[in-house]
Amino acid sequence: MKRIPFLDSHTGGEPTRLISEGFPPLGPGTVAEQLATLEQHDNFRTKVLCEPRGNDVMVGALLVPPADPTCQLGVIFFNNVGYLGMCGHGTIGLIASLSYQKKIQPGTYRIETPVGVVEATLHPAEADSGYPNRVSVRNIPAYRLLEHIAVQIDERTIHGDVAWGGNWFFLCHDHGLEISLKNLEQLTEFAWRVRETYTKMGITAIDGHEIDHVELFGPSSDADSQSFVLCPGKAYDRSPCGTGTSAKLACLTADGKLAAGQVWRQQSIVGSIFEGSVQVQDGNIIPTITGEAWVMGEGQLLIDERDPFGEGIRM
Ligand code: PYC
Repeated sequence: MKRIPFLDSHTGGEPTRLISEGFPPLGPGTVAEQLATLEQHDNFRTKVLCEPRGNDVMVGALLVPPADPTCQLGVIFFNNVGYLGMCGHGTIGLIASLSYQKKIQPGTYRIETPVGVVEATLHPAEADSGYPNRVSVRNIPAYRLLEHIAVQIDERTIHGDVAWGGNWFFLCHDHGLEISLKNLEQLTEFAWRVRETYTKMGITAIDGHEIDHVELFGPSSDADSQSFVLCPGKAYDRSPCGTGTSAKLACLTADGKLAAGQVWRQQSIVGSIFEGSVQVQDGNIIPTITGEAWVMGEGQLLIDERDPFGEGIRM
Protein backbone atom coordinates (compact mmCIF):
# COMPACT_ATOMS: atom_id res chain seq x y z
CA MET A 1 0.00 0.00 0.00
CA LYS A 2 1.41 3.40 -0.97
CA ARG A 3 0.58 6.44 1.21
CA ILE A 4 0.60 10.06 0.01
CA PRO A 5 0.04 12.78 2.66
CA PHE A 6 -2.32 15.61 1.68
CA LEU A 7 -3.74 18.80 3.15
CA ASP A 8 -7.01 20.15 1.75
CA SER A 9 -8.08 23.79 1.95
CA HIS A 10 -10.60 25.97 0.18
CA THR A 11 -10.24 29.55 -0.99
CA GLY A 12 -13.58 31.28 -1.34
CA GLY A 13 -15.18 27.84 -1.72
CA GLU A 14 -12.71 26.48 -4.32
CA PRO A 15 -10.67 23.53 -3.02
CA THR A 16 -6.90 23.05 -3.21
CA ARG A 17 -5.19 19.75 -2.36
CA LEU A 18 -1.59 20.34 -1.27
CA ILE A 19 0.83 17.47 -1.84
CA SER A 20 4.36 17.95 -0.55
CA GLU A 21 5.80 14.43 -0.83
CA GLY A 22 5.19 11.04 -2.40
CA PHE A 23 5.33 12.21 -6.04
CA PRO A 24 7.57 10.89 -8.85
CA PRO A 25 11.15 12.23 -9.03
CA LEU A 26 11.00 15.35 -11.21
CA GLY A 27 14.71 16.13 -11.56
CA PRO A 28 16.62 19.25 -10.60
CA GLY A 29 15.34 21.60 -13.35
CA THR A 30 13.13 24.67 -13.38
CA VAL A 31 9.53 24.26 -12.30
CA ALA A 32 8.53 24.36 -15.99
CA GLU A 33 10.96 21.50 -16.67
CA GLN A 34 9.67 19.58 -13.64
CA LEU A 35 6.14 20.01 -15.00
CA ALA A 36 7.26 18.52 -18.35
CA THR A 37 8.55 15.47 -16.44
CA LEU A 38 5.38 15.24 -14.33
CA GLU A 39 3.30 15.20 -17.52
CA GLN A 40 5.05 11.92 -18.40
CA HIS A 41 3.71 10.50 -15.10
CA ASP A 42 0.20 11.80 -15.63
CA ASN A 43 -1.30 8.91 -13.65
CA PHE A 44 0.02 10.67 -10.53
CA ARG A 45 -2.36 13.58 -11.26
CA THR A 46 -5.32 11.26 -11.90
CA LYS A 47 -4.55 9.16 -8.80
CA VAL A 48 -4.50 12.04 -6.33
CA LEU A 49 -7.03 14.42 -7.86
CA CYS A 50 -9.60 12.60 -10.01
CA GLU A 51 -12.49 10.59 -8.63
CA PRO A 52 -12.76 8.51 -6.52
CA ARG A 53 -10.06 10.15 -4.30
CA GLY A 54 -10.68 13.65 -5.59
CA ASN A 55 -13.28 15.35 -7.75
CA ASP A 56 -13.70 17.63 -10.77
CA VAL A 57 -13.67 20.82 -8.72
CA MET A 58 -10.42 20.27 -6.85
CA VAL A 59 -7.07 21.80 -7.89
CA GLY A 60 -3.86 20.04 -6.90
CA ALA A 61 -0.81 21.98 -5.72
CA LEU A 62 2.43 20.04 -5.86
CA LEU A 63 5.13 21.65 -3.74
CA VAL A 64 8.45 21.27 -5.59
CA PRO A 65 11.92 22.75 -5.13
CA PRO A 66 12.44 26.00 -7.06
CA ALA A 67 15.42 26.33 -9.42
CA ASP A 68 15.37 30.13 -9.17
CA PRO A 69 17.66 30.99 -6.24
CA THR A 70 15.53 34.04 -5.37
CA CYS A 71 12.51 31.78 -4.68
CA GLN A 72 11.70 29.94 -1.46
CA LEU A 73 9.00 27.69 -2.98
CA GLY A 74 8.04 26.05 -6.26
CA VAL A 75 4.56 24.84 -7.22
CA ILE A 76 2.82 22.96 -10.02
CA PHE A 77 -0.98 23.23 -10.20
CA PHE A 78 -3.21 20.63 -11.84
CA ASN A 79 -6.89 19.82 -12.24
CA ASN A 80 -9.22 17.07 -13.44
CA VAL A 81 -8.07 17.34 -17.07
CA GLY A 82 -4.48 18.60 -16.98
CA TYR A 83 -2.08 21.27 -15.71
CA LEU A 84 -2.50 24.99 -15.02
CA GLY A 85 0.03 27.75 -15.66
CA MET A 86 -0.68 29.59 -12.42
CA CYS A 87 -3.55 29.43 -9.98
CA GLY A 88 -4.55 32.35 -7.76
CA HIS A 89 -6.91 30.58 -5.38
CA GLY A 90 -4.42 27.69 -5.27
CA THR A 91 -1.53 29.99 -4.31
CA ILE A 92 -3.64 31.47 -1.49
CA GLY A 93 -4.50 27.88 -0.44
CA LEU A 94 -0.86 26.79 -0.60
CA ILE A 95 0.36 29.67 1.59
CA ALA A 96 -2.48 29.35 4.13
CA SER A 97 -1.84 25.59 4.31
CA LEU A 98 1.89 26.06 4.94
CA SER A 99 0.93 28.61 7.58
CA TYR A 100 -1.43 26.08 9.23
CA GLN A 101 1.43 23.54 9.19
CA LYS A 102 3.63 26.21 10.85
CA LYS A 103 6.12 25.85 7.99
CA ILE A 104 5.97 29.59 7.26
CA GLN A 105 5.33 32.79 9.22
CA PRO A 106 3.70 36.04 8.03
CA GLY A 107 5.93 37.60 5.41
CA THR A 108 6.52 37.58 1.66
CA TYR A 109 7.54 34.47 -0.28
CA ARG A 110 8.71 34.18 -3.85
CA ILE A 111 7.23 31.19 -5.64
CA GLU A 112 8.43 29.72 -8.94
CA THR A 113 5.57 28.47 -11.12
CA PRO A 114 5.76 27.01 -14.64
CA VAL A 115 4.82 30.44 -16.07
CA GLY A 116 6.96 32.71 -13.91
CA VAL A 117 7.68 33.91 -10.40
CA VAL A 118 4.85 35.19 -8.20
CA GLU A 119 5.12 36.74 -4.75
CA ALA A 120 2.75 35.73 -1.96
CA THR A 121 2.40 37.74 1.23
CA LEU A 122 0.95 35.99 4.27
CA HIS A 123 -0.67 38.67 6.44
CA PRO A 124 -0.53 38.41 10.25
CA ALA A 125 -3.67 37.07 11.91
CA GLU A 126 -5.63 39.21 14.34
CA ALA A 127 -4.58 38.36 17.89
CA ASP A 128 -5.91 34.96 19.07
CA SER A 129 -7.73 34.26 15.83
CA GLY A 130 -5.90 31.10 14.75
CA TYR A 131 -3.38 30.49 11.99
CA PRO A 132 -2.77 33.39 9.54
CA ASN A 133 -4.75 32.66 6.37
CA ARG A 134 -5.11 35.98 4.51
CA VAL A 135 -2.82 36.11 1.51
CA SER A 136 -2.00 38.59 -1.25
CA VAL A 137 -0.58 37.21 -4.48
CA ARG A 138 1.42 39.50 -6.74
CA ASN A 139 0.95 37.72 -10.03
CA ILE A 140 3.01 37.61 -13.20
CA PRO A 141 2.16 40.39 -15.70
CA ALA A 142 -1.34 40.14 -17.18
CA TYR A 143 -2.45 41.48 -20.54
CA ARG A 144 -5.26 41.59 -23.09
CA LEU A 145 -4.43 39.80 -26.33
CA LEU A 146 -7.66 40.22 -28.34
CA GLU A 147 -10.52 42.69 -27.95
CA HIS A 148 -14.26 42.44 -28.63
CA ILE A 149 -14.23 39.13 -30.53
CA ALA A 150 -17.69 38.32 -31.94
CA VAL A 151 -19.01 34.79 -31.41
CA GLN A 152 -22.35 33.61 -32.82
CA ILE A 153 -24.40 31.42 -30.45
CA ASP A 154 -27.68 30.43 -32.17
CA GLU A 155 -29.33 33.72 -33.22
CA ARG A 156 -27.26 35.83 -30.82
CA THR A 157 -23.89 37.46 -31.27
CA ILE A 158 -21.91 37.81 -28.07
CA HIS A 159 -18.48 39.42 -27.66
CA GLY A 160 -15.43 38.71 -25.55
CA ASP A 161 -11.87 39.77 -24.88
CA VAL A 162 -9.05 37.23 -24.71
CA ALA A 163 -6.62 37.91 -21.87
CA TRP A 164 -3.76 36.25 -19.97
CA GLY A 165 -3.62 36.24 -16.18
CA GLY A 166 -1.46 33.12 -15.72
CA ASN A 167 -4.02 31.07 -17.72
CA TRP A 168 -5.97 32.08 -20.85
CA PHE A 169 -9.47 33.54 -20.50
CA PHE A 170 -12.35 34.55 -22.77
CA LEU A 171 -14.12 37.38 -20.90
CA CYS A 172 -17.71 38.10 -21.88
CA HIS A 173 -20.25 40.66 -20.60
CA ASP A 174 -23.10 40.63 -23.16
CA HIS A 175 -24.18 37.00 -22.60
CA GLY A 176 -27.62 38.04 -21.29
CA LEU A 177 -27.67 35.54 -18.39
CA GLU A 178 -28.05 36.32 -14.72
CA ILE A 179 -24.95 35.34 -12.72
CA SER A 180 -26.73 33.33 -10.07
CA LEU A 181 -26.38 29.86 -8.57
CA LYS A 182 -29.92 29.10 -9.67
CA ASN A 183 -28.67 29.36 -13.29
CA LEU A 184 -25.69 27.08 -12.80
CA GLU A 185 -26.58 24.50 -15.46
CA GLN A 186 -27.49 27.16 -18.01
CA LEU A 187 -24.30 29.14 -17.32
CA THR A 188 -22.18 25.99 -17.59
CA GLU A 189 -23.73 24.85 -20.87
CA PHE A 190 -23.60 28.37 -22.34
CA ALA A 191 -19.96 28.97 -21.38
CA TRP A 192 -19.02 25.54 -22.73
CA ARG A 193 -20.73 26.31 -26.06
CA VAL A 194 -18.94 29.64 -26.23
CA ARG A 195 -15.61 27.87 -25.76
CA GLU A 196 -16.47 25.18 -28.36
CA THR A 197 -17.61 27.84 -30.83
CA TYR A 198 -14.61 30.18 -30.69
CA THR A 199 -12.29 27.16 -30.73
CA LYS A 200 -14.02 25.87 -33.91
CA MET A 201 -13.67 29.39 -35.37
CA GLY A 202 -9.88 29.02 -34.92
CA ILE A 203 -9.60 31.69 -32.21
CA THR A 204 -6.66 30.76 -30.03
CA ALA A 205 -4.19 32.44 -27.73
CA ILE A 206 -0.45 32.71 -28.36
CA ASP A 207 1.21 29.70 -30.08
CA GLY A 208 -2.21 28.23 -30.85
CA HIS A 209 -2.85 27.65 -27.15
CA GLU A 210 -6.52 26.91 -26.47
CA ILE A 211 -8.37 29.61 -24.50
CA ASP A 212 -9.52 27.11 -21.92
CA HIS A 213 -11.27 29.29 -19.31
CA VAL A 214 -14.47 31.26 -19.94
CA GLU A 215 -15.60 34.12 -17.70
CA LEU A 216 -19.13 35.53 -17.80
CA PHE A 217 -19.53 38.81 -15.91
CA GLY A 218 -22.53 40.54 -14.39
CA PRO A 219 -23.36 43.21 -11.82
CA SER A 220 -23.02 42.64 -8.07
CA SER A 221 -24.61 44.46 -5.15
CA ASP A 222 -21.67 43.53 -2.84
CA ALA A 223 -18.68 44.06 -5.14
CA ASP A 224 -17.64 45.76 -8.38
CA SER A 225 -18.62 42.74 -10.44
CA GLN A 226 -19.74 39.12 -10.11
CA SER A 227 -18.50 36.36 -12.38
CA PHE A 228 -19.09 32.79 -13.40
CA VAL A 229 -15.82 31.10 -14.40
CA LEU A 230 -15.80 27.82 -16.32
CA CYS A 231 -12.56 25.88 -15.89
CA PRO A 232 -10.96 23.63 -18.54
CA GLY A 233 -12.59 20.40 -17.28
CA LYS A 234 -16.13 21.93 -17.20
CA ALA A 235 -16.19 22.51 -13.43
CA TYR A 236 -17.02 26.07 -12.38
CA ASP A 237 -14.70 27.99 -10.09
CA ARG A 238 -16.26 28.52 -6.67
CA SER A 239 -13.74 31.31 -6.02
CA PRO A 240 -13.60 34.53 -8.07
CA CYS A 241 -10.57 32.93 -9.83
CA GLY A 242 -7.27 34.65 -9.14
CA THR A 243 -5.87 34.32 -12.64
CA GLY A 244 -9.27 35.21 -14.11
CA THR A 245 -9.50 38.31 -11.92
CA SER A 246 -5.96 39.20 -13.07
CA ALA A 247 -7.09 38.91 -16.71
CA LYS A 248 -10.11 41.10 -15.90
CA LEU A 249 -7.90 43.73 -14.22
CA ALA A 250 -5.67 43.78 -17.31
CA CYS A 251 -8.69 44.49 -19.54
CA LEU A 252 -10.04 47.18 -17.20
CA THR A 253 -6.61 48.84 -17.13
CA ALA A 254 -6.29 48.66 -20.92
CA ASP A 255 -9.74 50.31 -21.21
CA GLY A 256 -8.71 53.12 -18.81
CA LYS A 257 -11.37 51.96 -16.30
CA LEU A 258 -8.97 51.03 -13.48
CA ALA A 259 -6.15 53.23 -12.18
CA ALA A 260 -2.96 51.81 -10.64
CA GLY A 261 -3.57 51.05 -6.96
CA GLN A 262 -7.37 51.30 -7.21
CA VAL A 263 -9.09 48.35 -5.50
CA TRP A 264 -11.42 46.15 -7.58
CA ARG A 265 -13.64 43.67 -5.72
CA GLN A 266 -14.53 40.61 -7.76
CA GLN A 267 -17.26 38.33 -6.46
CA SER A 268 -17.64 34.66 -7.40
CA ILE A 269 -20.90 32.97 -8.21
CA VAL A 270 -21.00 31.50 -4.67
CA GLY A 271 -20.51 34.98 -3.17
CA SER A 272 -16.83 34.90 -2.16
CA ILE A 273 -14.77 38.01 -2.93
CA PHE A 274 -11.18 38.67 -3.99
CA GLU A 275 -9.74 42.16 -3.79
CA GLY A 276 -7.52 43.07 -6.70
CA SER A 277 -5.43 45.97 -7.85
CA VAL A 278 -2.67 46.57 -10.39
CA GLN A 279 0.69 48.23 -10.58
CA VAL A 280 2.02 49.32 -13.94
CA GLN A 281 5.77 48.82 -14.27
CA ASP A 282 7.70 49.36 -17.53
CA GLY A 283 4.40 49.06 -19.38
CA ASN A 284 3.55 45.73 -17.70
CA ILE A 285 0.28 45.35 -15.79
CA ILE A 286 1.03 43.49 -12.57
CA PRO A 287 -2.06 42.36 -10.65
CA THR A 288 -2.21 41.61 -6.94
CA ILE A 289 -5.09 39.49 -5.63
CA THR A 290 -6.02 39.13 -1.96
CA GLY A 291 -8.19 36.44 -0.37
CA GLU A 292 -8.42 33.93 2.46
CA ALA A 293 -8.12 30.16 2.55
CA TRP A 294 -9.32 27.68 5.16
CA VAL A 295 -7.81 24.28 5.84
CA MET A 296 -10.51 21.63 5.93
CA GLY A 297 -8.89 18.19 5.86
CA GLU A 298 -5.61 16.40 6.22
CA GLY A 299 -4.57 12.81 5.99
CA GLN A 300 -3.08 10.22 3.72
CA LEU A 301 -4.27 9.03 0.34
CA LEU A 302 -3.98 5.25 0.21
CA ILE A 303 -2.97 3.68 -3.10
CA ASP A 304 -3.75 -0.03 -3.14
CA GLU A 305 -2.20 -1.71 -6.19
CA ARG A 306 -5.22 -4.07 -6.43
CA ASP A 307 -7.79 -1.22 -6.62
CA PRO A 308 -9.33 -1.26 -10.15
CA PHE A 309 -9.95 2.53 -9.89
CA GLY A 310 -6.74 3.23 -8.01
CA GLU A 311 -5.36 5.28 -10.92
CA GLY A 312 -8.42 7.56 -10.83
CA ILE A 313 -11.25 7.91 -13.33
CA ARG A 314 -10.06 9.92 -16.34
CA MET A 315 -12.32 12.51 -17.98
O1 PYC B 1 -7.81 31.04 -8.94
O2 PYC B 1 -6.50 31.23 -10.69
C1 PYC B 1 -7.39 30.67 -10.06
C2 PYC B 1 -7.99 29.45 -10.64
C3 PYC B 1 -7.74 28.91 -11.86
C4 PYC B 1 -8.54 27.78 -11.98
C5 PYC B 1 -9.26 27.64 -10.82
N1 PYC B 1 -8.90 28.69 -10.01
